[in-house]
Amino acid sequence: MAEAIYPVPAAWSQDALIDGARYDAMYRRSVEEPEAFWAEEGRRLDWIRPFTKVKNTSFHEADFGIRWFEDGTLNLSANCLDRHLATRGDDVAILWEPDSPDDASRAITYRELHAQVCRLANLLKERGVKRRERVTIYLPMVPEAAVAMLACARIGAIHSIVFAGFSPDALAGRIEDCDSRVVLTADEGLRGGKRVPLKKNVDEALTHCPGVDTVVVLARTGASVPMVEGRDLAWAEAVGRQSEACEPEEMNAEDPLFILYTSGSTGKPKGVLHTTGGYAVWASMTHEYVFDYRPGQIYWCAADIGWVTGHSYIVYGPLANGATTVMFEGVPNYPDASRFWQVVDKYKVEIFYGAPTALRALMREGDEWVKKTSRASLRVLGSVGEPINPEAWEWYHKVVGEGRCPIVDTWWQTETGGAMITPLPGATALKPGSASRPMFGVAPALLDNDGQVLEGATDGCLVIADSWPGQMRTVWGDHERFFQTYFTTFKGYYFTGDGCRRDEDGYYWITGRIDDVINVSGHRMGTAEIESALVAHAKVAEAAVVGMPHPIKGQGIYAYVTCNTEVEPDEDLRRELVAWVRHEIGPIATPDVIQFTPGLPKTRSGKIMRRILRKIAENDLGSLGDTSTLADPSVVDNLIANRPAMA
Ligand code: 6R9
Repeated sequence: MAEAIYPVPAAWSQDALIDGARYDAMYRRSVEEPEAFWAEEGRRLDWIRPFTKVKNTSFHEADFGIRWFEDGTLNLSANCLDRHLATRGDDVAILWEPDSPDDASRAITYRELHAQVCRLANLLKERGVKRRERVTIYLPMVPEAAVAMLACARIGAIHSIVFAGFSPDALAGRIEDCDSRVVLTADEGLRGGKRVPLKKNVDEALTHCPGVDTVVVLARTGASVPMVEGRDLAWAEAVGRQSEACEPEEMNAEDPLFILYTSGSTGKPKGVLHTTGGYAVWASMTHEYVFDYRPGQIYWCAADIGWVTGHSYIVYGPLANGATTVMFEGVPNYPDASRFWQVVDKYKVEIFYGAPTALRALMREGDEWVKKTSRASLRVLGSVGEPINPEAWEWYHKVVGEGRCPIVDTWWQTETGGAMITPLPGATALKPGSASRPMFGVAPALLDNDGQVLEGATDGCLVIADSWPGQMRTVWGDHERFFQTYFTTFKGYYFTGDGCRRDEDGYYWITGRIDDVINVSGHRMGTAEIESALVAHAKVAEAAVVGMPHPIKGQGIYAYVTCNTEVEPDEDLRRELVAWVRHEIGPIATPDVIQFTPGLPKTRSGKIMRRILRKIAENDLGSLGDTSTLADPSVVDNLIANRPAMA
């Protein structure tokens, strides 16, 4: 089948913020004259002391460092709030849609948001929180999550959001790693009608974190939760008695803004650190250009605040641009599969940004759920988190967008801060499944395994040749790991961990991770993390985890498990291990398949041959490749013979 191409609709090329010619000119300038380009873009923020230096970066070991706008000072909460008060103080900043459509929604104006942020900032100060101190946020999708982020930014504290679906253990690990003394949470979360015991999880986590002396507890459901005297504060009461005035701290552009933990191919999740100035310029600029955002438009990013997409595209990008950002507490299929599109109609959403996994799940439910809604307000659709398969893309375009809305398939990572390879609605002809062209200032390159730069239409390892303002600056507490992880595989380049194809038109097609990271429903999981959870179980001797194709999640989790010799693996143990992993990490790490095996395929030097395990998980048994280096080739026959039926 010939590749489909959707040209920019005529109406779009006329009044887009950026049309094709403008994209070409701006892109060229951004890579040829980065100083001039970024000096201009940098002025989209309000600086307290304007920067005079723009870019000071190197990916090479000798002078390694990434600094943007380094002598400028600013406050990001002031950029997201105070500077809008005079012109749009009474405009809605956050439109909150609760889990159940029967509950009341909330509309919070910029002025109200400003007041709430100041109050919480004052409470944090009262509890002794200083600049650069880490505050852990473990909140559901409620406006207070955004308030918490902005309150930290206001006083120069560093926030670390832990996704509310993570287990007490995962939470404890993250609190300890960044040494946080303060946790902001809620009694319970509510998703798809189910309650999530957040405060209970915090209490369990804190048995491992004696350093935490303050827990602020928001009443979301009103459940009665035990409160520890002196440590736990009721949010409404503690915040309510604070003043609505709080001067924003003057921060340096390179002062840290937040830490967000993400999975890599080895070891514990790493704390990705973003700083203030460059990140804010990147989030604001990409939000405006990628979505062709105009003042007054209603914009909805349906991600969770616990992931980077929520940071950049629910909170910082849209609020820096003075947008109305919709925040949705629920899930796509509750109470039914119309929910997303009903919310679109309720608020007249013009820009909708979602994940392929949700689209695939909704597509399976049939078109009627979409068609019974109007969706006439929609102008632009976005996709993020994983490659979108052309079938889901076509459905999104034809059924959801009725052929009228450009789809921006945005490739980026926690590490990149914002969109890196993406179409622009008024500039880029679309190819379903391709993230298409680089964002301004992004210099992608494809390398072979030896680090040779590949030209033209080709497949390769995706790297970025030069720094961009939204780039992460370090791994919290481990600068060496930052350098090792991203800049040593290919010297002088940032290595993304993704494989990629470039076609004859210079379009980029991300093919997925080429390291030991799997992407489950758009969430990154390190296989090593799931393996270490499995081997922590008393009956498990060894485990190897790989990804497998999954029709809804994109990738599913396939675990090969070897039990201790005296153990007879059975259905009960399988169920026990699934529950164990859910408890150790969280429901997102639930294994889809567990295959018990007496042994794993290893080389004579003892290295597990994951390539073979991947092929078996994919049921691609005809191309196992070279198995001659295996210590015991019969292990593979055994694995194939005992492949579980449901896999
Ligand atoms: C923003 C985010 C990053 C990984 C990334 C890649 C995959 C994200 C994608 C995509 C193809 C897209 N990914 N967007 N692959 N097309 N549009 O998802 O960050 O959670 O750090 O995941 O997700 O593999 O390397 P993060």
